[in-house]
Amino acid sequence: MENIDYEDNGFFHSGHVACAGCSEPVAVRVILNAIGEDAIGVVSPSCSAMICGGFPMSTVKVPMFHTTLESAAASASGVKRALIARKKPETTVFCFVGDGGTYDIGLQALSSAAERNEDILYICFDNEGYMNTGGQKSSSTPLGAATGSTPSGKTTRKKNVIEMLAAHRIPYVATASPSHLNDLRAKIDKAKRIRGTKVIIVLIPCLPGWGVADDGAVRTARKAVDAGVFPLFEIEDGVSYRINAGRKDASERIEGYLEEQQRYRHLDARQVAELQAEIDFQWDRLRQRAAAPERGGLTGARAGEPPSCAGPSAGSVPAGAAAVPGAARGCGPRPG
Ligand SMILES: Cc1ncc(C[n+]2csc(CCOP(=O)(O)OP(=O)(O)O)c2C)c(N)n1
Ligand code: SF4
Ligand SMILES: [Mg+2]
Repeated sequence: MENIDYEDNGFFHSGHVACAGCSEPVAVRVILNAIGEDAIGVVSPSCSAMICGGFPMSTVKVPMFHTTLESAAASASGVKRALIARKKPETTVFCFVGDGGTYDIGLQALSSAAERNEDILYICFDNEGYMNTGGQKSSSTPLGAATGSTPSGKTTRKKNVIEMLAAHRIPYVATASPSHLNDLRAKIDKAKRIRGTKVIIVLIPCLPGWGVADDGAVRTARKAVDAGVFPLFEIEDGVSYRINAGRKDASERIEGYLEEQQRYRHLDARQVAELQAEIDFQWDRLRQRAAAPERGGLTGARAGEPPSCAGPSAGSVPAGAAAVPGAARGCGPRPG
């Protein structure tokens, strides 16, 4: 693991109940440290909810609102708008949600919040399955991976939620990994400075769910990045791509990544080659997009400042929020 040169602010206490060796708690610690004290979190049923602590226990120093699996983004939207109404627009509202709560069950709420460009920081801990409930397949589970509900391997690809979010043209979408903590922290710092909907998807290798050794979580996450399976990148305004870390050269193969996990052990050579071809395709596509950034459709569109809109859009501005610059333009609530 890389050294991280920061002073811990103590927003994450001891006593969490994650599996020993899970990398999610260290990601949570870095994220909370970067978000700071003036924050309210919304957490859906997931490993994150257990890590943050079930009421009345808490490992997190900031207030956490435990919501339903479907509604993290909607709940966060409400919390943010309430803060705006109470003249506290600068408070960061963030979500901790699993991939089941993001790619499947909460996707409607997330899409709606993104369409309204709500000023929330949405963090998805993507362990590629419903792990808190024993390891069932989600639509984030990759092709070929065995889960409790796909014992012979999943027959369809991982849903590309990142591209779906980019298609909403929200100001910031990024991927992150517990193997690259400085990158994770930098992305939280950056997202905090941006008004509007920010989504960061953090890969979390699940020890029991993926069949990873107790000391293998961070190593597996790093191999996912290095093999191009889970490259680290950012998309600003849905069009501007930047790769932060990924496959170092074209000879980098996925076998080393697959070997860390039991969920792929049933694959034969032909299936591994198919996975490699899919990774090659996705990696080349990403590099092309990063090399030739598209231009935003509206003049002046840039990260952190959603384009000014033609006029107010009825229904998108909550009562009392008109005093907030930007809200009256129908671009979603923004602090003054
Ligand atoms: C609508 C609904 N269906 C099912 C559940 C039961 N449930 C609680 S946590 C969970 C798993 C969530 O998976 P994910 O969001 O990926 O988080 P993880 O546990 O993997 O961290 C499920 C299915 C629920 N709470 N609500
Ligand atoms: S079930 Fe998986 S993701 Fe959840 S705490 Fe355990 S190792 Fe971490
Ligand atoms: Mg999950």
